[in-house]
Amino acid sequence: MFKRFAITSAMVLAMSTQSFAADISVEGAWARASAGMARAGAAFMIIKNTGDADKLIAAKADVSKRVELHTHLHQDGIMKMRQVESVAVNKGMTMLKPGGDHVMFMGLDAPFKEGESFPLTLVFEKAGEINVDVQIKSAGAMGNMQKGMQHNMNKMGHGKGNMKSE
Ligand SMILES: [Cu+2]
Repeated sequence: MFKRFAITSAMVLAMSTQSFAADISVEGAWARASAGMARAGAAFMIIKNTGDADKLIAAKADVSKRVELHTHLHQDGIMKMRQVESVAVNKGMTMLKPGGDHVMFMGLDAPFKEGESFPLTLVFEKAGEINVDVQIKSAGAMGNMQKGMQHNMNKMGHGKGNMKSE
């Protein structure tokens, strides 16, 4: 009785694992061109999931010593980056964007140059590995990041009880 149940669950598990692979797609992966001698870079993208909740658990690329998953969090009114073990990829769209979750490249072998691209492998807990090309965009693609920094300054202003609009 027990044995039979175990076999059935294993089969169901194998079947669902197969279907997960097609549930996740990644669009618009990009990184900002390095400023000067910066030794770190970050990549952003949109992850679409049409299936069950999954997790981004690792990323691999040949452009730096280490590739980490990071998030930003507000701590004492300051935005800080912190390494995370995984990024939740629930059904729908998950945005990796400046000021939020991102893939971080620590110790770049060479600066990111505008117009170039590099392969990145994303590892999902259920969907497995997905390869994407990361397009390197100009430092002018910093619009969102600047917004993030302004947001940061606004946060610091909260202590005084009002937000100035400029
Ligand atoms: Cu980071």
